[in-house]
Amino acid sequence: MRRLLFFLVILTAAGCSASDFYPLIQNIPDRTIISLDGSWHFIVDPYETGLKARFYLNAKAKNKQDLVEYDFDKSDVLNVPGDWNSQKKDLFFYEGPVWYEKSFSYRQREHVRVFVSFGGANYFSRVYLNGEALGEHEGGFTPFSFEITGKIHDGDNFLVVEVNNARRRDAVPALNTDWWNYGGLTRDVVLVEEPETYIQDYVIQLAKGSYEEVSGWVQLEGSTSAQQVTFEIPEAGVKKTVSTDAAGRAELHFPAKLELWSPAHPKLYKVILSAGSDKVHDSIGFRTIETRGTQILLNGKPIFLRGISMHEEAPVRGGRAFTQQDAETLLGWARELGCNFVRLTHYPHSENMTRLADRMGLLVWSEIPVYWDIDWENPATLQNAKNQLHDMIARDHNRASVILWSLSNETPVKPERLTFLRQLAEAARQLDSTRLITSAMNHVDEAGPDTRTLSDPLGEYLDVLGLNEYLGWYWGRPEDADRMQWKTTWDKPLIMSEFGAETPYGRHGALDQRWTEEYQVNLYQHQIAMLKKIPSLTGLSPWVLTDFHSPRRFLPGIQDYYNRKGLVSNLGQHKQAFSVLQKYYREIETGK
Ligand code: GCB
Repeated sequence: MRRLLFFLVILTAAGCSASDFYPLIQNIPDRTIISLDGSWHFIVDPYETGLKARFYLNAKAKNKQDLVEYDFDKSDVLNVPGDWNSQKKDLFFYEGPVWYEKSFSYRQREHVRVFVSFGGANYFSRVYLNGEALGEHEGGFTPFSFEITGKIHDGDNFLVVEVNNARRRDAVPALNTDWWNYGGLTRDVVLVEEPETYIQDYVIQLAKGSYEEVSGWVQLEGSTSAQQVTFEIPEAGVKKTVSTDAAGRAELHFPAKLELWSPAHPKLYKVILSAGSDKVHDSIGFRTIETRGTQILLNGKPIFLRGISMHEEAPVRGGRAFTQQDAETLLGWARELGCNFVRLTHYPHSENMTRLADRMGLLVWSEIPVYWDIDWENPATLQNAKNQLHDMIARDHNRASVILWSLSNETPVKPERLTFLRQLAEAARQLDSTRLITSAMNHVDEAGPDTRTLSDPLGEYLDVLGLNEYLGWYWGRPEDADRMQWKTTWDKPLIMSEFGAETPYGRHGALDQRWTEEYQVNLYQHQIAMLKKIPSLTGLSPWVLTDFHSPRRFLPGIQDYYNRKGLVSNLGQHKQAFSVLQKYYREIETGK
């Protein structure tokens, strides 16, 4: 069962004062949810007049003289969840504020705390209930919530949310991305009810370095005195009761004999936590992940990551993906390709993805959108990136599938960027000491005509090195791969996190003709031959599973605002290179 969890975060980067705390939602309990998904009225506000005109009051003209220059009830509707760009043709390129409004009724109950929760809204949101400001949130891909106990009315209510996807130099990401800036309430919106004291967060996993001990912690919110928390894994015969301290926290540590989670055996155990009248059900896998020299060890054994990179773009329908079915289609294609690993780029994907990856046995690289060049010297930008890192980790820290937290993608080598990313690496380790830290880098030294060395100083702070190399597309020819040697300064595992070539599905030509399936096939074949010769290579995630919308891809008749490096087209057609990679993965898996 899915479950609600809260934790506190300081949102300084969102423009709130440092003393403002917001609870965030992680998972959602079936029993206490009231969905606010569906139709929301909206007003497009390109000149940013809504705040001054107080759209959040959802006002109506009181008489024939009254001047009110907006009316949500008579305005068009958008579906939530969903981005506005793919729902309304005129909004395809729109970047700026859109005001959403939803009226709903609510039946108040005694001793219940109520929260409004957003799975994700791109990019900056201001939220109002019944005309009153609840708060703001910055970051397009992480969940957030506000407590509305005492603010929600018995009977009629309305929520107004201003969502603004305008790009900013100081934001994360900043001004430039090679993906569509889909704006809006892109994930579920729900009301959640909780008892007065509730289980706010927990971590449950194998104790570091052990296969027979489970450790973790539980955090209660709302209690002022010590409380009993009971923890159960019924299938393993585990039932333990612990007491919380004055801060509502209890540590867990006990022996348990558990089958280990792995891609070949994605075993999940039902885990139950109870405290007072609150109860949490989760499904958790138990595994270890570590590195030894250039190897990644899963449950103590070396594993090679047969991966693919992917965007969260809805197959066939287009726009931002958000449904369970979207996740099943995307991860289903990864599975068909023979993957045991997916790189979810370039931002945290929806929780559907990581939960499904847990069930399917796909290992996950999860990333925050610190992408290309950002405002490295701006403390608010750093705080914003830290918040997004925190929220990504907090949402998924019980997912066995997630083994890698990625801090960044293709950032320029310069001192201020190193200082920034070093601090993110430290923050990630503090938040989660059990998973591996990585980044996708792209700066290499030319150590000779046919030798490239990854010596980016960021490597020092990572557990696993990611390299986006693009030999044969952005530089050199596909055949140059035959002679190319790759070295790294650091004795650490290396993942070739991107390479690829662009072609529309069904466009054919000679092997050396760009924008053809043949070119893409040829490039994959030479890449694979090259990759087999890299001793420290511990995995790959070529670019990319499916074609995706991009504002930087203009070529008429070929790109038409799509990045076409997908192995699968935006309509779900498999290009020929899909089978080339599939064959390689089959060889690795079967050893033949
Ligand atoms: C990259 C980026 C990715 C782009 C890709 C491309 O290196 O990491 O976001 O979409 O190259 O196709 O150029």
